[in-house]
Amino acid sequence: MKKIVIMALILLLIANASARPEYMKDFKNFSDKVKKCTLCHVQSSGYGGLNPFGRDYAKIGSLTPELMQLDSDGDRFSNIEELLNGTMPGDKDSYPGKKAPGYTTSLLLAIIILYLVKRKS
Ligand SMILES: [Ca+2]
Repeated sequence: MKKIVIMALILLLIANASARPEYMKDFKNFSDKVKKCTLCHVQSSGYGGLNPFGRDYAKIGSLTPELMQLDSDGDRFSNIEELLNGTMPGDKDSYPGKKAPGYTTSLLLAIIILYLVKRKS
């Protein structure tokens, strides 16, 4: 159990890793906040299914005006509005004006989980 928790904490801390460069070429002019695997994938590991923006991007094939005008995740902000504001166009819980949890939040969560595990054992 302890090993699983430690591995989960490590994965939590490295979740901000960048997406693969070959998939990021179209997004090179946008903020680093969106250059993550979760730009197109559901999971931060990059594996798993595509999110709504990832599916639209895969269907259209590149950053076209059509793709930019879509609101792939249905959060009322177009994909271009989200990309320009550093929010995720495939995540309805990420939109301009709402702060996304960052590294500090992940680190704090990891410390709390570690404290709870230590307290139990
Ligand atoms: Ca969004």
